[in-house]
Amino acid sequence: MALRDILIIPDPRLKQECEEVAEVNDEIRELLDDMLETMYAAPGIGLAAPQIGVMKRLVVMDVSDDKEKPQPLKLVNPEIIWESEDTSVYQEGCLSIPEQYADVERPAEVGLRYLDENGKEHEIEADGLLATCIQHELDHLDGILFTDYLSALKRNMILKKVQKLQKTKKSA
Ligand code: K1U
Ligand code: ZN
Repeated sequence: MALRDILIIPDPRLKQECEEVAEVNDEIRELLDDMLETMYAAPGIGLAAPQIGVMKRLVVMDVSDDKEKPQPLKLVNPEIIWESEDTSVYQEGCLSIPEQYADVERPAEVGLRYLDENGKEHEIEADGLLATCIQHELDHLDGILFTDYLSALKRNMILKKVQKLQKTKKSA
């Protein structure tokens, strides 16, 4: 397993659409393991492959809290198959947009279809933080960031803050 570098905005790869995975093989399993290790180290509750510069439809997540047993999820070619009409608002963050948070409104519940690391198909229903995280991570696979749901003014302010933060980190 290996830790990967996480891309930060405005890296153009974060705005691109990812390709479907044709075969779930050892290369994909190794990539999913690297993504989980990178997500736990960050730390984060989700990570999508484009965030490490890999343009494939792969996501990892773990929304369990510190007191619970870890519940890692490895998703290949995930798709939302239904979403509720009722919505919820959650303050979202993103490992590619460090130290910035904003309220985002999304469907409160979703149905998800995906392949696991052995190529087996699953369908699950999710609500709460898991539903929010699924939607945030699947958006990454289509080049959509949580800041795309904000006004252009807020989005540009966040971009400027991140660029300033990155400059400070480089010169330290
Ligand atoms: O996609 C990402 O960049 C990961 C992101 C996922 C996410 C967070 C909040 C709402 C929706 C999706 C993060 O993990 S940001 C970090 C974070 O939320 C967190 C970090 C440590 C402990 C608990 C949460
Ligand atoms: Zn994100």
